[in-house]
Amino acid sequence: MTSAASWHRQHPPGRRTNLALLALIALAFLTGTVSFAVGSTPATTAVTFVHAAVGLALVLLVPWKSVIVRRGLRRPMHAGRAAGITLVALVAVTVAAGVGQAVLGWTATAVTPVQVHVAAALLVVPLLVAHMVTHWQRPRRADVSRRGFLAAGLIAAGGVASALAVQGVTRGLGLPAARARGTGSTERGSFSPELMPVTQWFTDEVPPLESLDVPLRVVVDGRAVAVDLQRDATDAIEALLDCTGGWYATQRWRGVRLDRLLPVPLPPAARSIEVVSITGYRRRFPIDDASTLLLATTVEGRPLSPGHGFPRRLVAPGRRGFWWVKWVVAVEVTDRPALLQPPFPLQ
Ligand code: HEM
Ligand code: HEM
Ligand SMILES: Nc1nc2c(c(=O)[nH]1)N[C@H]1C(S)=C(S)[C@@H](COP(=O)(O)O)O[C@H]1N2
Ligand SMILES: [Mo]
Repeated sequence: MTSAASWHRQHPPGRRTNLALLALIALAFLTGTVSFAVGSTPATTAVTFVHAAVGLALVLLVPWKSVIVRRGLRRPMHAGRAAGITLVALVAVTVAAGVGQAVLGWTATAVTPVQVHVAAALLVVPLLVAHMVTHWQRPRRADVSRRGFLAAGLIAAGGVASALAVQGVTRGLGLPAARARGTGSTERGSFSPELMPVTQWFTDEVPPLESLDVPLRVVVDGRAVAVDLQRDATDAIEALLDCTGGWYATQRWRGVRLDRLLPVPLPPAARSIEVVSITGYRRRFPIDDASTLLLATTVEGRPLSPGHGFPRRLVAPGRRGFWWVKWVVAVEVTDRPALLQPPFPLQ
């Protein structure tokens, strides 16, 4: 005979809520990362919208999780509790800063909402792991049921409705992010490069001006190739830079397209082009992208400023800002695949 008490021991209320939280956080992390990695709209717009829906669905589960938390806190003190409490704070900051980006866009503050958002989200990961080590919940076959799907559908619908509501309020009230791109970035300094933020990836900084005037090295298969950038810098394009820090700007750039800079024909084994900064920062591109990439020496008719990449920087239309390598000193063609690099810069 199974008593109500033993049934409850086997099916502690809240297990499904906890598993739903786990699924939503994992999805939020995945979609957030993909939205940074995928450069071009509309793909990134779609992913970012799904991300918003998933992140906000998390909030809808607060009433259910509150019951679990209150029950947990009534139990005797245990080692994992600090992690759980810190997790509450970190998830709250993550969600608040995400919504902050969605309603405010880029702010002229030392750190922008989306930077706080991503930093907090990165900290969520180890704490969630710690929380789950001390509070493991086993998924059950019965979770894949009609009731389970119904619950998942309701959560998804609630998330989408919440994301649309945040968008609607932002637009309706004309909040600063009302005209954000689908990536969540707001416009800053288009056609006025002096008003465009100078932004480094978290790993890098602007080098001293006197160190910058270094000639360009073009290397194919380990051998240096002579180039005359001054003479060849006649390609002009208008391109939009969308920084993952939450702003974007369109400028008219002039320089030389990489397919014109590099010798023809390239070695048949050539697979990627690595663009290297004087700071050591670097990104590698598929060889077929050469005709879309511009090594720029001027913007809006003027030489680049030191902050924006003097004497030359890469312009990578359709890719997020972190691909637009500044202070370029070397362009190297190799037979290594472009995919053989971390998805985000680590240097
Ligand atoms: C948004 C993410 C989450 C937050 C902020 C959070 C926070 C908390 C807090 C503060 C407690 C009460 C203190 C404690 O017992 O340590 C708790 C309890 C608990 N959590 Fe979480 N948690 C989250 C996600 C999860 C996940 C993903 C799981 C497992 C898959 C989980 C499983 C549990 C369990 C089993 C309890 C204990 C309930 C009891 O003792 O009756 N939690 N959580
Ligand atoms: C724990 C993981 C995460 C959660 C719970 C989460 C949650 C959220 C929420 C609730 C929003 C606001 C949505 C809106 O109201 O429109 C948001 C926005 C955003 N998140 Fe996340 N997020 C997480 C991780 C990440 C990561 C890892 C990235 C990027 C690498 C990221 C990038 C963004 C961006 C760019 C926005 C702004 C979108 C917009 O303005 O429409 N998120 N996130
Ligand atoms: N060498 C180098 N290039 C870099 C970066 C960097 O940190 N180091 N940051 C990238 C990022 S994240 C962005 S958004 C753009 C910003 O360009 P801007 O400072 O000219 O606005 O430069 C990219 N190029
Ligand atoms: Mo950026």
